Amino acid sequence: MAGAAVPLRVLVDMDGVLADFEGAVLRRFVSRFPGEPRVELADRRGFSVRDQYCSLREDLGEKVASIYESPGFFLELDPIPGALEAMQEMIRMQNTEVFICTSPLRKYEHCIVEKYKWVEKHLGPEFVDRIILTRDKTVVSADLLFDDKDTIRGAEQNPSWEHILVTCYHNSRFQLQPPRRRLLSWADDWKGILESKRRQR
Ligand code: T3P
Ligand code: MG
Repeated sequence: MAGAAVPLRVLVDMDGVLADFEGAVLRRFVSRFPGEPRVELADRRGFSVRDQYCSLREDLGEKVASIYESPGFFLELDPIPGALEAMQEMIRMQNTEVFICTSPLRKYEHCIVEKYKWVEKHLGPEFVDRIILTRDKTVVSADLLFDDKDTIRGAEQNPSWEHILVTCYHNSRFQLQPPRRRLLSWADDWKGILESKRRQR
């Protein structure tokens, strides 16, 4: 079959999927603003940390943004459990192309270079060559996108990929409409998702 040789192309998001953005935001917020109200991880709702802190008290939005805009923030993120092992396994899979597809902050000064350094440090140079940095993931073509953002919009109304929602604190209560699928963690059956996608093509 001619189609069998076409590799499955998989995009994997970075923050919330490979790197623990949410945990670091809370830890650093508490240490920098110890007396201020905060949002516990179990109470996070909605993708934007800033919006939720703003709704707690307006000036807290700026304060929490100053945490993730600080130098060193992105570089020092902890890997999400199982993520590095899964990526190393995925990149060695037959007939599979893996890319890291990540968006920079609008205030990109530290974020961009630190994302590259994080990938080099935790995953190695072969993954640095596989970074796709874009504010619009809908225009990137692939079979699958593993991403923690509940709703991904952009210029392309019908992206080529199927978005697999990776469970994270902020999206744990998000109601997925069928046939949308979740990956609960890297201990969940990500290989089964790849295989089912291969069969669907
Ligand atoms: P990624 O595309 O790797 O998930 O917006 C820039 C990056 O920071 C993007 O990375 C998402 C992440 N991010 C959050 O996860 N929550 C937020 O509230 C903000 C501002 C950014
Ligand atoms: Mg993300």
